[in-house]
Amino acid sequence: MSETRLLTDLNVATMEDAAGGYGLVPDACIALKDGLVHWVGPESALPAELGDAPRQPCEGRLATPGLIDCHTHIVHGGNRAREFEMRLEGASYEEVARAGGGIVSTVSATRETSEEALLAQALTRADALIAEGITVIEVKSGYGLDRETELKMLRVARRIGAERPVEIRTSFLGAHAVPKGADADDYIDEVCLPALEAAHAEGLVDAVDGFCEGIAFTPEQIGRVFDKAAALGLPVKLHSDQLSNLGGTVLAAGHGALSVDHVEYSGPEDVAAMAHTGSIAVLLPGAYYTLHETQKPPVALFREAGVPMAVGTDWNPGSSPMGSLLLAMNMACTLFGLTPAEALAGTTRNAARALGLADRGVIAPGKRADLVLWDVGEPAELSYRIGVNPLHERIFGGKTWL
Ligand code: DI6
Ligand code: FE
Repeated sequence: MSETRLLTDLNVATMEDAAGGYGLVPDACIALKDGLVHWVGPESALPAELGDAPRQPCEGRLATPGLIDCHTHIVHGGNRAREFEMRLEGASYEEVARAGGGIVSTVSATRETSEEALLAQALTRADALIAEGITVIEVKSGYGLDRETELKMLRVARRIGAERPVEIRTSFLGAHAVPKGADADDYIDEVCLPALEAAHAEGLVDAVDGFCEGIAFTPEQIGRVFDKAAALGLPVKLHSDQLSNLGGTVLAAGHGALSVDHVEYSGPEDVAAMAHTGSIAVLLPGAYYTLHETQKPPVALFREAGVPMAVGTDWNPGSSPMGSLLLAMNMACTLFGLTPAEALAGTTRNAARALGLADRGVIAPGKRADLVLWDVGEPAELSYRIGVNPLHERIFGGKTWL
């Protein structure tokens, strides 16, 4: 049993608010014990038995749950700066992909990079996120497209969690792109599904993801991957409605998806299907910005239907080379019209749900003691500034790690 640690003189955004607000508690204390939140509330209501606990005065700082980046591709080889240049010269993302660039070029680089080198590169990216108060990072495979490299990516992802004080959740994304020269159906049956089984057998998979798009896979092909996930007892999520609407969102919701990600082209039927299943809409403004998209996700429909929204970086070398979740929150507000409270819920409470994590994302008794103390007075400041990191202290599992 560890001793109780008492943080005092805080403004706490518990993010526990059925009405969608911050769940603000001014002049608050948080007691941490055994890696969990033991008590939170106004100092005036502090239980007598906590009165003697060692105190850490926090000088009026804001405390929030640890931030959660619920959608990243931070394990990958190489970069795509040349493609960035091509797009600036007028080529579209789809044209670049069809010309052999795009995802497939990162696949070559990732295959060629050793596990150790991939880990070293991924750690620098994880460190950038950790420095912004992130305590959980979702990491996808999907730049291997062969069994060996998909498993290598997932092993690297797991090793990030062993090397750093951060929780890693992995998603198998074998259905990310069709390898050069391959037939999509054959690829799914002969490579993707066996790789998923092998990765699962090694304990490398927390969820199964896919990319349903004209330049990737059809709903029917994704459906086969989801059936395999169900047979293995794994939850699913999907990149859907990013560039067009092929019906992937309805399919994903029908499979009980934890989340549907991108969702720019989602319409009323998709939103209704997500509401019915309880799938989270993961908004990825970094990709929208990078690709100069104009179709915005249907935020008003999500609100009306009660579909919770999360916000991620989608950190990847092509469509979202963005290493800042605070910037993603700012963009979700500025580009998509989220309120700062929705943006913060999107990187805490709802991001936890998008990963199926019931033990975090809010500050409440019994939840994991993953917290951030910020040098700001009010929570809207976290979304408001651009390129400013006001982190003061990051607490992971009850211990200060930054
Ligand atoms: N959608 C995305 O935004 C990323 N993957 C996906 O399915 C892009 C990945 C890349 O361009 O490398
Ligand atoms: Fe993605």
